[in-house]
Amino acid sequence: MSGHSGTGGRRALITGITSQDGAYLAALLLDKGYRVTGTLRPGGTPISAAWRLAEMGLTGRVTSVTVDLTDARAVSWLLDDHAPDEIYHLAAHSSVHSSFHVPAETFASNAVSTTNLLEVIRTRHPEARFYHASTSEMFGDAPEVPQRETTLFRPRSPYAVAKVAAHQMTTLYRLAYGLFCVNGILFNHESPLRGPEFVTAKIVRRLVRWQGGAEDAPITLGRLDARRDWGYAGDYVRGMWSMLQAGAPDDYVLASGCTWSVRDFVGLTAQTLGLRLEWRGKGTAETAIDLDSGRTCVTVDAALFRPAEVGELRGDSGLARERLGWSPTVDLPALVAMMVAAEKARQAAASASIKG
Ligand code: NDP
Ligand code: GDR
Repeated sequence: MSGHSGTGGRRALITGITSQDGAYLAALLLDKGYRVTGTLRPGGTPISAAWRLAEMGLTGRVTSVTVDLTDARAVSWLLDDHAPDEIYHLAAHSSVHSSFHVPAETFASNAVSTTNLLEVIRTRHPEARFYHASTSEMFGDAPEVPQRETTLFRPRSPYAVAKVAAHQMTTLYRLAYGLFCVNGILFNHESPLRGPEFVTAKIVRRLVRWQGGAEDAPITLGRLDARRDWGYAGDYVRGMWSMLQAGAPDDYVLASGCTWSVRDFVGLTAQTLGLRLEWRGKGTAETAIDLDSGRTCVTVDAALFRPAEVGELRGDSGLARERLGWSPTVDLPALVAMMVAAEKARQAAASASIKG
């Protein structure tokens, strides 16, 4: 790896510092000696409520600034004020499911904001290196499995369409203006800091509560056959950083290379908790029964199905492995164990504080 050398005192800007990835990335960059500034969005999570930064002990160690990234002038002031060496653009409407309900807002948040950042870099800060958070969702129902950097995009949600636009704008600014702009095409990555609106955190949180008796109702899920390539966020932010240290800018897939269904994820979580589940029925009538109590633990609700679903997502991260020396260190069973342990600790702390 060449390019930048010696990171001490360098300035990094992370848009969407309150995100899962923002917290892991801030920790990594602070460890490397960067000065880190993060953006918040107007009306979004204030720094005082940024629970991920708080859980990682980072709240007072980053500077935060509230800015509307869809406002080109505000973006210009932001970069003039902070003059970052590296920009990690993570802020986005990140829920695929809810993007179907707010397509225009999703497009503005994900595509227009990226264009504003690129344009200010081109006109005022051409030395800054720029990372855009692209996604495996752009592949949609691509027939090619595994998917790699050259796989054609067939987006199947407003979220993915907006990310394709942002991705291609990032590539365009690299090709047209010679700027150091890269897309990290990241497959799903999870952690104890994953938002509860995503399926892995939902399953872990609800199954831990269900086992502990804090919740009686079965967990309601959407498509159990949906397949994803799940990795660990801590590994993936390392890859983001490596992309900006490379000798030349390029786009990279980061993925585990393994694919699992949502049903598999439920099974792994149950196994980690020592629950014995049996699947019965088919389609929307499918349920998981807890064999020890005889109670229904999981049901399916078609209301959680999406208007369009993606195909089998499995990534080939060969290029990142070869050129960046990147590889994941945590497989899915280990990731589930990590998420379950953190959720148990959280729930134990919450019930201790209620009793205390
Ligand atoms: P999170 O869902 O944890 O956080 C999203 C971040 O974006 C938060 O800081 C949130 O702020 C901010 N945000 C939410 N809505 C908007 C909006 N409309 N306009 C501007 N900012 C908004 O994100 P992740 O850490 O999971 O992902 C980080 C980035 O990487 C995102 O761009 C995501 O699309 C992308 N990505 C994520 C993958 C994953 O598996 N995690 C895989 C591939 C790409 P607030 O706290 O105020 O809501
Ligand atoms: P995804 O993640 O859409 O891949 O986007 P999510 O966890 O929301 O869905 C994964 C799959 O699980 C199925 N599913 C459910 N999903 C949710 N959220 N809730 C449910 O109850 C449920 N039941 C089944 C979904 O249909 C889907 O197939 C995430 C986000 O982090 C994006 O920002 C990122 O770009 C992609 O990962 C890669």
